[in-house]
Amino acid sequence: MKYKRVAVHREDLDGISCAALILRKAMLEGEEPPEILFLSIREVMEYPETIDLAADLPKGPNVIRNVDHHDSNYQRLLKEGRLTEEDAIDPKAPSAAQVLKTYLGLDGDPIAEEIVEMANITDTGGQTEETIPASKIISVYRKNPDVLLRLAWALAKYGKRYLQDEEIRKLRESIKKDREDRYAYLDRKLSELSNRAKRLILYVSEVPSYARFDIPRLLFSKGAELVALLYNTEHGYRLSLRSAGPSVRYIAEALGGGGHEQSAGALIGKDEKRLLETIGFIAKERGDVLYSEIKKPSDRKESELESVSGDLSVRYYELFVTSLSRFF
Ligand SMILES: [Mn+2]
Repeated sequence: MKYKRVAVHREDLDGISCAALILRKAMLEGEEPPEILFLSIREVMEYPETIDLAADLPKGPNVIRNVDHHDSNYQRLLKEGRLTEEDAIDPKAPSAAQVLKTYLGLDGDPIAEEIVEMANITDTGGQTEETIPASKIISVYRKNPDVLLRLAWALAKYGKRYLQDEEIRKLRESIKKDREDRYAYLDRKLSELSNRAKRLILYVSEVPSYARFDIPRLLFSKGAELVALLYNTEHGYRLSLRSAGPSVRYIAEALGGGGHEQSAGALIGKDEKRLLETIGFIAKERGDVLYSEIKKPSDRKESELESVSGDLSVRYYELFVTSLSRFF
């Protein structure tokens, strides 16, 4: 192959699909595949040696040719006069893999088409049964180039049937098992909370987002009636209200938000005082609530449900910290 070193974005299926297309091309031509680097955006900008081709990444200073679909990268290269005939950057393409497929002359190859189809789905915000296992593996192993390369090879050989690769299938199973264990643990901890109160306000910023929004469902199955989640966003605290009984919409509306009768929310903003007022307001409207912060354990030993400071003098709620050390 004419490329000795290729870099792809390591963070998502589009990047790994680009690696797979490179390997596919080498496979079909019966050539040695190039070295493949799995890089972050910052890493490609700082990479000290020559990169023959970078895909789904910006054109770092040592990149010779660039295949991409990010408009920001395209605009910057235009402005800097660094776009050459060897680059292929199409801001309208749904994935970099799609641009790369044509670039490498792989149009019509059925496996290449399947790889691009999956990259297109995930890069436009979707997931299917076929893309989920690969996306999960990438999110867990994005800093492990051996695993990413193995996955790229499985895609290059089998397309959508990449789970035919035994090692990849085993990784997928172990991630599943691990997640099931974590959920079982979370479920037990939530039982302890729901035994104390039927109306709960939980600060869940530290809970991984994949599990965060399963919490209301898990609590409702244990008899909870109201679950309010609070978490941080770039715009400040956000409140997400869920009810298994009476409407919560009016509460969200009173706080400047809105939604449905049993599922509503509001943006609280960055002010801590407003956060306390919000907790107090929910308690006043709905009766006693349990406020708990679900946190990663700090330097303390693993603690069960523990009571902390009474210095928050809002008399409507109790404050607990639920330390979920084995969850994180
Ligand atoms: Mn992409």
